[in-house]
Amino acid sequence: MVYIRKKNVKNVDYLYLVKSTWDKIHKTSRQETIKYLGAINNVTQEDIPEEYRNDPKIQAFLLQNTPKDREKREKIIEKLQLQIFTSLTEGDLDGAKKIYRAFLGDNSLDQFYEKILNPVMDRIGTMWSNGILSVATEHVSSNIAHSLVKIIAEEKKGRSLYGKVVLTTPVGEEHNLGCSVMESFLLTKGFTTFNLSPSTPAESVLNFMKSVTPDAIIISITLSDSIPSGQRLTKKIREIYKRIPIFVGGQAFKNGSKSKFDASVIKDNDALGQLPKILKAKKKN
Ligand code: B12
Repeated sequence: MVYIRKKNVKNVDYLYLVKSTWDKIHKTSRQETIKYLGAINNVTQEDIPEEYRNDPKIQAFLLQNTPKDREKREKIIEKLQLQIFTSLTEGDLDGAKKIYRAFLGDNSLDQFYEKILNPVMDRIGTMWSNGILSVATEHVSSNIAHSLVKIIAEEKKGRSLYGKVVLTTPVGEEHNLGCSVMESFLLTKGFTTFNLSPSTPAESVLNFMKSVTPDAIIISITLSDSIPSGQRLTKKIREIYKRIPIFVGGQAFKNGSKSKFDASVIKDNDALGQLPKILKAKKKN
C-alpha cells in the first residue's frame, strides 16, 4: 500500500510518498520512503510518480491537503468522479468501495456524496437521456450506488442521540437514492432513521408513524410530476400530526418550483451537510 506521510518541521508540513509492506518474518509492517515530495503548499499531482498518481488514496489526500489552488482541486475531483463513474457503469462494487474508502480517509462523508457520487449520478442520467448510455447500464449504476450507500450506512452507524427521522418519497416517485444517501449521513450524525422509500402510500406512512413516533419527516421528490403527490402526502400527515417538522426537498425543486407545502421546503440540493443542524434546530423549537 502506498500513501502520503506528513512531517511537520518548524511549522511547515513536508510530504513523503511512502510504501507500506508486510514483513512476514517479523510480523510487522515496514515503511519505505519512495519519494520526498516537498513542502505541502508546493506539491502537485505531477510530483507523484505516474504509477501511483491515480491511486484513489493519493488523490483523496491531495484533495484534502493541498487545496489552495482551486484548479488543482477541481482536477482531482474530476479524476475521482471518473473513477467512480467507471466502477458504477461496470457494476464494480469493490472498485466503488475502494474509491469511497480512499476518499473518506481525508474527507467527510457529505463531501463524498456532494462532490463525487451525486454529480456522477447526474452525469449518468444525462448520458442515458441523450442515448449515450443504455437503460441497462443506468440500472446497473443505480443498483451499485444503492449497494454502496447501504454498506456506508451499515459501517457508519453511530449512537442514537438526536431523535427519530422518517424518510420517504411520495407515491409515484421511484427515485430513492437521495433518501438512502440522507439516511446514511444522518446515521453517522447520531439520528435514528426509518427509510420507507420509495413510493410509500400515505396510509402506510401514517400507520408507521403511529408505531415509531418520529421527531421529523423528510420527503424527497425528484420528478416535478410527483409534487402533487408529495403535497397530498404532506397534507395527510398534517391532518394528524399538526406540529411535526416535515422537510420537503430534492431535484424537483432545482428550478425554483413555487408549489405550496404545509412543510419546510428546502430548495438547496447541496444542503446535505446542513441537514443535521436543520433537524436539531427544529427539534428545539
Ligand atoms: C437512478 C435514476 C433512476 C432510477 C431510480 C432508481 C432508484 N431506486 O432510485 C430509475 C431507473 C428507476 C429511474 C426511473 C425514471 N427516471 Co430517473 N434518474 C436516475 C438518475 C440517473 C439518478 C438519480 C439519483 O439517484 N441521484 C443521486 C441522488 C443521491 O441525488 P438526489 O436524489 O438529488 O438527492 C440528493 C439531493 O437532491 C438532496 N435531497 C433529496 N431529497 C431531499 C429532501 C430534503 C428535505 C432535503 C433537505 C434534501 C434532499 O439530498 C440528496 C443527497 O445529497 C437521475 C439523474 C439525476 N440527475 O440525478 C435520473 C432522472 C432523475 N430520471 C429521470 C427520468 C425522466 C426518469 C423516468 C421518468 C424515466 C422513464 N421514462 O421511465 C423514470 C421515472 C420513475 C419514477 N416514477 O419515479 C430524469 C428526470 C427529469 C425531470 N427533471 O423530470 C433524470 C434527471 C434523468 C435525466 N437527465 O433525464 N431513474
